[in-house]
Amino acid sequence: MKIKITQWVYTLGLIILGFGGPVQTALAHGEKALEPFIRMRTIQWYDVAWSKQQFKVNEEVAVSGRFHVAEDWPVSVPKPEAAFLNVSTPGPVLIRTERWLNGKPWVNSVALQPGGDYEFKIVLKGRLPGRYHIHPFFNLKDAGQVMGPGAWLDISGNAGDFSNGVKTLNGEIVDMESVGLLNGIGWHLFWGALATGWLLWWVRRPLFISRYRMLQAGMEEVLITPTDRLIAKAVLVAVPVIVLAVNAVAVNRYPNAIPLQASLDRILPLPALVNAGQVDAEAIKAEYSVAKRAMVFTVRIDNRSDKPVRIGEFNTANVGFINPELPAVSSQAPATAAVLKLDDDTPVRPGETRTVTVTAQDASWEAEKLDGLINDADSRVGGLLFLYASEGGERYISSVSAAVIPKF
Ligand SMILES: [Cu+2]
Repeated sequence: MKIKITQWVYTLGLIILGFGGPVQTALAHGEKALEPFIRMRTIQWYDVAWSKQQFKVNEEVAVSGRFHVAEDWPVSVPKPEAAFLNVSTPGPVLIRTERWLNGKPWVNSVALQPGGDYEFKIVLKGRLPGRYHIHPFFNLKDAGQVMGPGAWLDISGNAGDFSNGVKTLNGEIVDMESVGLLNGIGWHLFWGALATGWLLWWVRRPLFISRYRMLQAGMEEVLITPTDRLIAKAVLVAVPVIVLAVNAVAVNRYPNAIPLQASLDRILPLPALVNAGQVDAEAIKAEYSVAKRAMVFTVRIDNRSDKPVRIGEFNTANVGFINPELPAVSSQAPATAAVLKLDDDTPVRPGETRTVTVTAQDASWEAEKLDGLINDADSRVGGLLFLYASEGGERYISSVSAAVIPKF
């Protein structure tokens, strides 16, 4: 219910913006609309990268990356039994030509497994020139849209040069920009005309009150004329006949057609990495200081690998808090990068279990509207903690979460 209300408020905000709000506010387009606990504890994106950010109309571009499905999935959010990965664009500025999940072609929605990691790739083609802020995002059934990190794309060239030819099963090449367009418009006009005609046939006569009076006076027979009955019968017969006849023509003309698909794709999470489970990080508690805009985690690190490890990054809702001592190993170039402070940054030795205080202090808690968490009915923070081996460059990722205690 709460989600619904937020969506309404957001829509209302959009409408108000549309009627002369300042232009720069329109740059935010829904990234912060969802409750913080949903953005932090459902789809946790990392390693998201674009193959290029400047390209021409007709040129292909790919966005790829990984995401972790949080183990601590919020109890009030429906489980990800049907999820669809898409790209948010301001209108049809790109077309999607391919989509992959864990190396498999991916057409329909998929059920995601909490605790699993997945690797995605979407191939797009430039359609309308311009400069756009584009995000990969997940449509979670009954939950909402969880945005991935955004990037600015510059599409140059001429809109008129765009071509989108597709080879049909019969080997014929059709232009997707115009195929079936006249047919679609024609059918809309036909049904519109039929419905309007039927409506006008009745509306042209005296309406409710006069008819009600006649009904009261027992004159209902006069209300419907023999011509009315005749026309009604003609429509009743003609409509199904037309539909069936035209359907027969279509089936005859296109005998080999694939129906629109409504099944779920079954794609399992990536197999656990070889070194998974060697380094564990667990958040024991979290405190949020409202005045300092700082989330302070108490994290227990258990190093069962044979190399010393250090905490490199905490990433949540596309905000990366980076340990400045290890900046080169960031999981991505997040739109918002902040500093992660540790009370003890000496490497955790093999076999050692250590409890560390990790401070993620930045204005982005407020700017990204993540601090609203403390007013939510689900005040649990979540995110990915990245640990790195001192030599060899192995990376260990832990999805951490903890209840948040606010400090005013
Ligand atoms: Cu954006």
